[in-house]
Amino acid sequence: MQKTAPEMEFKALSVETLPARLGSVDAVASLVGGPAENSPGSWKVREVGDGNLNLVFIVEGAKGAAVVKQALPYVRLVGDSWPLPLKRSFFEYHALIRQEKRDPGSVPAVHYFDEEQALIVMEFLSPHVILRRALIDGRELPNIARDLGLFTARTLFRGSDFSMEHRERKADLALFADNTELCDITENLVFTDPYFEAPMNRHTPGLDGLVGELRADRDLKVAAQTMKHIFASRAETLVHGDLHSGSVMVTDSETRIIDPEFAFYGPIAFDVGMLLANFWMSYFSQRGHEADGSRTSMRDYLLGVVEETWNVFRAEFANLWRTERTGMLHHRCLYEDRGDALGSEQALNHVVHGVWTDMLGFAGVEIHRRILGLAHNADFETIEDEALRARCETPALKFGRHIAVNRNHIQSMDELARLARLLDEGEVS
Ligand code: SR1
Ligand code: MG
Repeated sequence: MQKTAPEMEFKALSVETLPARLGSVDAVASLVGGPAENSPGSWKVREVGDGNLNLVFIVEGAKGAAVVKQALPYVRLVGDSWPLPLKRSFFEYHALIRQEKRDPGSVPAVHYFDEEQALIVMEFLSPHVILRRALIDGRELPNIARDLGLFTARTLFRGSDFSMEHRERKADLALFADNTELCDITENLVFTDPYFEAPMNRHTPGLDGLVGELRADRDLKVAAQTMKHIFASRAETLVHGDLHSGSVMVTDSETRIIDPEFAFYGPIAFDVGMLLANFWMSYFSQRGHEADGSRTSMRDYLLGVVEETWNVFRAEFANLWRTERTGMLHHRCLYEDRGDALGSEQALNHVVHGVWTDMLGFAGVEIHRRILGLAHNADFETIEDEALRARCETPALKFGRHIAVNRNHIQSMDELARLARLLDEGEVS
């Protein structure tokens, strides 16, 4: 994308400085309203970033609105004691471009990118809200399972060696291989820190006993490290890298995926596992948000979303396998072209079965790190009563342990829904 701003040393934007800094950028002025209709000084600017890392502004003018996202040279959640390179903005920009190509309409349109200033100007999504917030509020959104199942299947298949030209994929893999600091965050915060007394960890007070048990659980620690090994070494496809319900914006009819700054070439199952983990956590958190059993239907809805997301992912992945398998892996010359369509179906079964198993492992550790690690989620954190929060987090932790450790022996979503219900209702412990 063309860079129009004069090069200058990185400077964090503020509500006050943003109009002067971006007012002369044509791509922004033509979207929001340029100096003729609307001097930059009359833009309405709000900082709305509530994530762990970046600044996010909404800019409104006479013609329209835009979102300006800027990386900071440190982790916002922790402060400047934890430096983090600005180049994550470069990876986010490149991931957004690829995701739009692979699943058109699934991500916000990008209007402008300034690499030195680590800022991306993108489409303002309205009246969209963050999916996590909607689920906390008990909203049953009708399309998320379909849209997210399609998004994961399309982006993960089309970014892999099942689909891409091999030289192009290797060049892309090399490009994203430099996103090391963000991978390092995931490697530590997701796969290791939750399983020992890491300095930045925290958990709800009533969980001390269970947390001690989990940290002494050899099978669980080995499972988590096995998943870390797969995460770090299986460069299968361009993953979003942080696909939780806070990275999705929704209306009743539309779903958009945001924030792919953690993108890198990793395992297909990582995005799927992270996403489903966040639906399961939403399920276990519902008791903390309900009055008089009012979330019964929401609980059924969430287990339905998990099952449908997986089914849509699997069906679309199979569809792409049969119609777009143009990459070097499982090439048609070995199967269809020799009249062995069944061979291609066999290979598909092997691949999807592997994704299923690894998805369960990734989901289990994602649940643990959101309850035991540094970066918690609002599903549980907004439950103010600590005893009630611990009662919601306890079955979630046990569910996470069960699926991570037993991932090779779990057959179906039915089985998982039954297990989630039994744990949530206190029928098993
Ligand atoms: C220090 S960053 C903590 C978490 O925030 C991001 O959204 C990722 O999930 C990361 O693990
Ligand atoms: Mg994020």
